[in-house]
Formats: sequence, C-alpha cells, structure tokens
Amino acid sequence: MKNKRTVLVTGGCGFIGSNFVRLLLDDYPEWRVINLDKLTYAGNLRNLKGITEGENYRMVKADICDAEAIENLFIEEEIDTVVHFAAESHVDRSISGPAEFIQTNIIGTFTLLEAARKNWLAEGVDDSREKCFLHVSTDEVYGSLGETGFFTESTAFDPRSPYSASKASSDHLVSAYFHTYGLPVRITNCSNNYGPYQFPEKLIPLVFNNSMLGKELPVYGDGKNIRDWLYVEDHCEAIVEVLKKGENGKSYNIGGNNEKQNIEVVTLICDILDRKIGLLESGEPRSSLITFVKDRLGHDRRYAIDPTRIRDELGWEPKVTFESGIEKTLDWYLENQDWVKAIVDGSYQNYYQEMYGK
Ligand code: NAD
Ligand code: TDX
Repeated sequence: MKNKRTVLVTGGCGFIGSNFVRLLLDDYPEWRVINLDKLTYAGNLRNLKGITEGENYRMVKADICDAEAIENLFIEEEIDTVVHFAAESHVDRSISGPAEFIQTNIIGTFTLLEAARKNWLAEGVDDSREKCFLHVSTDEVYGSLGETGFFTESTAFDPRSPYSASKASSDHLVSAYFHTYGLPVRITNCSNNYGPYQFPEKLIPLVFNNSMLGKELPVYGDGKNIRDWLYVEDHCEAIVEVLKKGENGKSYNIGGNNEKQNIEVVTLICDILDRKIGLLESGEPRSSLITFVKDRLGHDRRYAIDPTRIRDELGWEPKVTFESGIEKTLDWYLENQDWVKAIVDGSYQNYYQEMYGK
C-alpha cells in the first residue's frame, strides 16, 4: 500500500494551479502531486520552472474531457484527492467564443466526476484511504451586487456571462454528485486572484505589460466596477485548509477583504511603477495612458464575499493586504519580464516540445 496522499491537480500549469503545485511541493512532502494540464494558451510550463518529476511530482499533458486518459490515471496513480482548477477562465474570451467554456468547464468537470465516481465508489474498491474532490470555482456564479451586500454560500446563483454560467453549471454537477452518489466533494468560490504567473490578459498583468510598453490602459465603462482582490498565495493556503478541515458536501467562499474599483487598481499600479522605475520616456506619468473604452457586455458591477464560514469553521483569513500584495506582484513582474515577453511573442508555447521532445 502506498504511503503518500496522491493529489491530482488539474490545470497546474495555469496561474493559480502553478502557485498551488509549488505550495504543495514546498510544504507537503508527504503528498504526491500529479499535474494534469492540456497546456492551452493559458498553460505555461515555465510557471513551474525548477520543479522536476520524481517521487513527489509528475506532469501529464492531457485534456480533462478525455475520459479514457483520466480513468486510466486514477487507476495507475491511485488518486485520493482531486483539486480541480482546469478551466477556461477569461470572461472576455467567453463572450467572444463561449464553446470552449462549455466543453472544458462543464463537460471536463463531468468527466472528472465520472472518473472519481467509478474509481472511488465502485463495489470492491479499497476505501480505507480518505478521498476528496475539491472543485475550485468563482464568486461570479452569484451574479452582480449593488452598492451594498455580500455573497454568502447560500446566495442564489445568478451567473451573467458564459464563463460564470459554465462555472455555475459545474458547481451544480459537483454538488449533485454529493447528493446523488455520496461522492466526497467540496467547493470553493473565490474572488479575483492576483499575484505572480497571472496571464497578461487579466486586468493587473495587462496594465503592467501595457504600461511598460507605453501602450494604452483600457478601462471598461466608467471604471467603477468593484472586485475583491485575493492574493494568490492566500487563496492556495485557503484551499489546503479546506482539504484538511473542510466538510464534504459544503462550499466555502474565499475573499481577500480588499474591495477596490478598477480605476483605483489601475491608478495605483501606474503610481507604483512611476515610483519604482521612473516616468514614461515622454516624461508623463503612466496614468496618462489610461483610456476609458466601451464596456464589457453584461459587466458585473460589484463582487464582495462574506467570509464568515471559512473564518469561523476553518480558522482561515487572508494575510496579505492589497497594498502589500500589489507591491509584491509588481516586483515579481519587474524581475520576470522575460516571462511576460515569452508570452507576448508566443515562444512560451514551445517549452513542452523543448522539454519532452514531442
Ligand atoms: P488559468 O486560465 O490561468 O489556467 C487554466 C489552466 O487550465 C491552464 O494551465 C490550462 O492549460 C488548463 N486547462 C484549460 N483547459 C483544459 C483542459 N480541457 N484540460 C486540461 N487542462 C486545461 O486559470 P486560473 O486563473 O489559474 O484559474 C484556475 C481556476 O480558478 C479556474 O477554475 C477558475 O475558474 C478559478 N478561479 C479563478 C479566479 C481568478 O481570479 N483567476 C477567481 C476565481 C476562480
Ligand atoms: O482590459 C481590461 N480592462 C478592464 O477594465 C480588463 C482585462 C479588465 N477590465 C475590468 C473588467 C473587470 O471588472 O477589470 C476587472 C477585472 O477583469 P479581469 O481581470 O478580466 O477579471 P474578472 O472578469 O473580474 O474575472 C476574474 O476573476 C474571477 C477571473 O478572470 C475569473 O476567472 C474569476 O472567476
């Protein structure tokens, strides 16, 4: 019998997934991590630079919609735990092309649930090892708030974009597998993450990259939409707490206690970069690049998390304030400009071929 807890991390080459893989490998040597990732445009092997395959880590390039590959992996690796990050994650892309969101976020989650059900709940299966299927979801499933109020775990779902509708659908499937089959599932719904390794299509790294290139900084609508910003390492630690102490069948909202208007975030990034590396070549401050553009279709106005459950039941609270998290994040992007450049010029997509020769 194996002695390590074997954790299947899906989407471990993406932004949050790669931060999570690194946390497990650094702090939980008694766990073995299997990283399953299709390496879509959002997957980047360089996010896991320095991590080598061995007793505690294996990388598998596969699609979560590939039932045969997933079921074989469950058997071969004796998976005990699934932490499911893999998804199409960018709201704007879901508006211009929703099909991939339906496929990966809904069918992919269904495929993983089926593999877990067949492998964990079949008759005669060794059930002495504890199992857990943790589905990583978003606060966007709850829809949009006005000026007041917070999302709790019992707020009714009201998704407004193809992205959030596909995530809401996957949350419902996960929950249904608990009620119908007794599959040991947990769900987390978190707010906007930021930090190292975020793909530069999302607001914070996009503003960093454009402002370094002297390009315009597009702010949708009036810039007063509000997001609650969660530092990615805080989020990853919260997920570990849910794995260790959470209850099956429950969902946990995870927030950063950092509500900010988009325009405040963009202006703050400009000011910090001006201070750290000086003004633009033109002598203008970076905020001169801010350009108000046409609003996102169906743009949710405000998200805010009521963190009571995870704080009171699991003792988790975010440690990083937005002011310190954004400094750390911008320092990381400044020190890792090659990482951004390789994405912008597309060369990051050759890393798999270079490493694995296929
Ligand atoms: P990301 O887009 O950076 O990474 C997604 C990863 O999944 C990539 O490595 C990609 O290659 C992989 N992937 C995509 N389709 C796949 C498929 N069919 N099979 C296997 N792998 C596939 O995403 P992220 O920002 O790290 O988000 C991770 C998860 O967290 C997502 O489920 C997202 O909905 C959720 N979430 C993200 C945020 C946020 O602010 N980023 C907030 C709340 C919830
Ligand atoms: O160029 C931009 N200009 C702009 O004003 C971009 C890319 C975004 N925005 C606005 C839209 C949002 O109000 O900034 C806010 C943040 O946008 P994104 O970074 O695209 O994130 P969001 O749409 O809020 O969704 C993110 O958080 C929740 C993740 O991408 C989702 O995967 C997660 O579920």
